[in-house]
Amino acid sequence: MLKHRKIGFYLSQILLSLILVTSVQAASTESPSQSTDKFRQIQQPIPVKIAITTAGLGLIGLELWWFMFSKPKAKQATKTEDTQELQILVDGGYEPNRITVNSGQPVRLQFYRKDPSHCLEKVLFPDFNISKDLPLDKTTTIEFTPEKPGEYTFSCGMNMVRGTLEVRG
Ligand SMILES: [Cu+2]
Repeated sequence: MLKHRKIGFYLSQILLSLILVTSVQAASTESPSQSTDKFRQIQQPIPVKIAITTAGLGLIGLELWWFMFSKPKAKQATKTEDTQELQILVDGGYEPNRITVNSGQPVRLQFYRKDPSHCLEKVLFPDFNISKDLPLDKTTTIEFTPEKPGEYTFSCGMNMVRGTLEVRG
């Protein structure tokens, strides 16, 4: 942010000096040729003033744009979270019953059990030594990091209802 502010400040200074130089040049080059025409001479500073005002407003707009667009970029960089989060509905089965994740990256599974059947009160991930109770109408979080790519099965406590976890390399 500080860097952006500095760049924005310098940019505005450069633009401001450029505007001043061009406006002064315009005024000085046009005034001698129009020195005989009194009417035009009086009229001359007005468009110059308008030009400066327009440029000034443009400069303010540019600075606003600069700050508005430089902020989200900075946020994006700090927000990078590498946890793979997935929501699974437990209702007659697992929905989705096939989930794909990347290996070596933490996985966070949110099981929401809507089904009152005792069959689904537990979920097992045997390959990861995970066995968790799923309280009814609640979200249960299961976290682990799959290291080896492959296909793994997760199931209810009786191994009747199943789902597949695909780990990609
Ligand atoms: Cu079961």
